[in-house]
Amino acid sequence: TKPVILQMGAYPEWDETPLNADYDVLRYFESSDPAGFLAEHGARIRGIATRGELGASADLIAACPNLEIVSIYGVGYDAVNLDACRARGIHVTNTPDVLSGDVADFAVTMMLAQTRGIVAGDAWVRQGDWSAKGGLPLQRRAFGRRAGVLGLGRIGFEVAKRLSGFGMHISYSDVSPKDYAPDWTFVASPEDLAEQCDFLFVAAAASEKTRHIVNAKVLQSLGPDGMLINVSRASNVDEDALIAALTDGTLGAAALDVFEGEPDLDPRFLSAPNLLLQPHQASGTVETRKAMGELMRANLAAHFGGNAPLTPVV
Ligand code: 8YV
Repeated sequence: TKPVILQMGAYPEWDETPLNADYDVLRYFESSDPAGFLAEHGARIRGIATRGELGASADLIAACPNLEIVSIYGVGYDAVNLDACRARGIHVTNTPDVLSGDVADFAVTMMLAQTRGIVAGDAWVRQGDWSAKGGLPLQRRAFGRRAGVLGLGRIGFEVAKRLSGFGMHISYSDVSPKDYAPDWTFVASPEDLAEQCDFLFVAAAASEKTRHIVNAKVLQSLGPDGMLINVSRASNVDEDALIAALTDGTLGAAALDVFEGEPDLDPRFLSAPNLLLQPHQASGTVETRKAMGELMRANLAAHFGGNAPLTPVV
């Protein structure tokens, strides 16, 4: 008999097929009565296959008394209750490294698109403004300006590497200076980092400690000429403060791939000025999602094959 797995969200067909071949998969996300579903099946569940943004709550973990492993399709593990897993010796795995390049590409793409008016330029041409009014109003350059990276982990490192190709001056903030960043300036406080840069990239792993690390003061320090780019988690940014700062011009611009309560974002974002919105797609390429799916399944296979998981978080 195959191990029983609880599946928290949909995967592409290239993951669904092998997952269903190897496991008895319970599709939690299709249940109309999740509580009843767990009451009926919880005791059979030995693994959870989830996604970065969906995670596994303490209640869900409690409802699965024989759970052995939570395998995340994603690098972020903030949505999995790690304490509950630690307390019961449940493995938690994620998919680091395989997505860093795409997420960094996407962060830089959002920055370039926003500072050079790519989306506005497209609309300008389509709406006939080019012939009616002339060129798009002048935009701001990227190369040679100052970038700040908040969180110089795997993704932050890849972002900074790309930005150095644009001749940018790079500073970063993290819990401590990194020996793999000799040419980049360490700045301890996020507020000082924001003060010293034009483009602030948020790439920090989200936790209770980093909640609203980008607050009203950080946004004020970034200033009316500054831009915030977030490819991490929405909880790292105080969204109320961000909407206020964009609206009153305290902050120049922002580009966001992540939102509290996504996909149902705060409707005020839709009318906030100088804001680029993206549907949490920084890791969304065929190549990366295939690699994420393979690693997510490889962690399950290692565990159920009697081996240690490949990329453990807990
Ligand atoms: C999502 C992410 O996991 O890696 C993460 O933490 O947020 C993303 O890559 C992706 O949307 C798949 O669920």
